[in-house]
Amino acid sequence: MRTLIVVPTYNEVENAEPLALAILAAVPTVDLLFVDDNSPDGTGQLVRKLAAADPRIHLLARAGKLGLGTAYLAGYRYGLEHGYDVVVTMDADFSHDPRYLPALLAGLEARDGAPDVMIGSRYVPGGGVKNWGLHRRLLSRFANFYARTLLGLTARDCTAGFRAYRTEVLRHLPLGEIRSSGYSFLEEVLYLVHLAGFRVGETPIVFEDRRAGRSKISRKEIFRAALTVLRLKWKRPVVVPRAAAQSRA
Ligand SMILES: Nc1nc2c(ncn2[C@@H]2O[C@H](COP(=O)(O)OP(=O)(O)OP(=O)(O)O)[C@@H](O)[C@H]2O)c(=O)[nH]1
Ligand SMILES: [Mg+2]
Repeated sequence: MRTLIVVPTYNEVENAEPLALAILAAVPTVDLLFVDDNSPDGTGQLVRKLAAADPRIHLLARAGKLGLGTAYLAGYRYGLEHGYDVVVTMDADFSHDPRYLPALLAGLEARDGAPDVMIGSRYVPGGGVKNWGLHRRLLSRFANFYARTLLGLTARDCTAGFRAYRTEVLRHLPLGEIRSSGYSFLEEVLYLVHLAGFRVGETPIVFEDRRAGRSKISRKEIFRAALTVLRLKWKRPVVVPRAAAQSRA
């Protein structure tokens, strides 16, 4: 399976190179795309140098901070346009440890009834979080409970950004309809996956708090994410079921 790993970056100059090395050591056959929003700390320039030295590394340089959601969308689009079979998304700050990549990808390759989307999950047996205070733990637990209850999602970790998608899923979903631009983007995508009837699998990960650089999550983002779930509940997106799409093809 031709696999593209998409890493959105905003001010990750300390993480980009060690992360690229760790990813390519864990799964040497993948390609790597950094989606950088003109980070003031020079992450983009650094990645440009890495890309010049290794043909597996690519940079999508955007003009300014356009948000995590649209960075993911740009990464999906790149994966679709360049003929990849699988697109993985992960954070740049080592919270999503590259050592889990083989298990995440293997999940998509299982013979019978293999999932279409795999999640690196904190909330299945064997998974967890490290170095998080009580506040952050409760917030994450609540966000998951809230999204699962209101939207009927079955995954245990609905807010995780560590995911592998078959590109046929991304091609099928009405990604242009997504209105979230921030953190709730992930819940919105998972809801579309769920409504289309794609299969979702989870593999445990231990999520570690960022080693370097500053956190970017804000109260405003949290509030907006909560409202997004209500909006999705209120006005359910129209999604063609995957079975219908297959029989039409
Ligand atoms: N391209 C792009 N990347 C972003 C943007 N916001 C965040 N990111 C990246 O998205 C990933 C997740 O962001 P984080 O700041 O680590 O979010 P978090 O894990 O919820 O919070 P902390 O780790 O506590 O900061 C990281 O790789 C960031 O560099 C953005 O606006 N544009
Ligand atoms: Mg982080």
